[in-house]
Amino acid sequence: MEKVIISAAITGGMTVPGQSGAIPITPDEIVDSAVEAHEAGAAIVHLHVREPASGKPSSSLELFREVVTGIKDRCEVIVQPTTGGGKGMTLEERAAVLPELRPEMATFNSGSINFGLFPIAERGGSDRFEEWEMEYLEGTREYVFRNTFADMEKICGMVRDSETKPELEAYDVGHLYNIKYLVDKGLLDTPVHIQFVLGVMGANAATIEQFMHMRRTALDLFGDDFTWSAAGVGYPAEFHLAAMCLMLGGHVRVGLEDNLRLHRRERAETNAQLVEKAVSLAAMFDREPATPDEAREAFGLKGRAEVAF
Ligand code: KMH
Ligand code: ZN
Repeated sequence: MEKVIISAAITGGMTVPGQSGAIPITPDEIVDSAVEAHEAGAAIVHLHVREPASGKPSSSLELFREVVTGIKDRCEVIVQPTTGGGKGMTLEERAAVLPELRPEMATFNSGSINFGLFPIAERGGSDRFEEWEMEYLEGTREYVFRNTFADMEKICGMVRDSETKPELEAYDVGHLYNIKYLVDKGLLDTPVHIQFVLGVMGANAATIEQFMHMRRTALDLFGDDFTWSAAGVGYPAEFHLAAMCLMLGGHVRVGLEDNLRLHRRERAETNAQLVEKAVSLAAMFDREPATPDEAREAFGLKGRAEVAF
């Protein structure tokens, strides 16, 4: 069976440091975690950045440049910055990584959703979180992660201009029809790469049934003219969806951005641990991790020499 392309989502832009001491914050921590995740088997590292002092999600291009350059200097992994950013960031702030860094890949969010993290604050209590973190989490009660058709059309133009392959994040089945619209309008190049992101409160649930429904819908809409991956948010969702992808020929995303647990009663200490678990799961289904260059070949990427960092 074809090799599995493993992505590691290193730090995220919607979680707060108080949720886990393992979440990388400073540029050096993010770079080290990304290189170790690659060494554990990840072909792609998905990146956000954070204010070094507070850990608050940031859209700083200086921080992004420091991180992507640090990674590129140390290994051949595919560097995939977010255009999703974090709560409160404008589309311009989120998408600025595209013209600035001209990455090989970047995420592309295929529709708007509510993005409810406030239950974390309800569970955690102020003893775990700084004041800004409680406000950030509680503020998601009013938060819409906005990706209108106008927003998406703008990003379509920007990924084309920067020759970046978009990873199309689909949080719910309706997002697949958004992608179909953009493909039919000629705004997205095929074959598209779709990532089913399940388990966000405000979007579709990370159940096997919903995963199968979304995959079935994608097959109906795109035939074999797409590649696909899944990111399960939370535990055990991250590894339940990984197992489904491994069985069905898809690719896999793991990482502290989406899930903080290695086992039911054991928190992950590093992204590399989560990648190692995905690699061992892959072996049970006779699938080997793809190298970055094999992933470049599979996704038709422009190559690391063509980026602007
Ligand atoms: N945080 C994930 C649930 C992005 O960064 O553009 C979604 C994500 C999207 O990673
Ligand atoms: Zn992300």
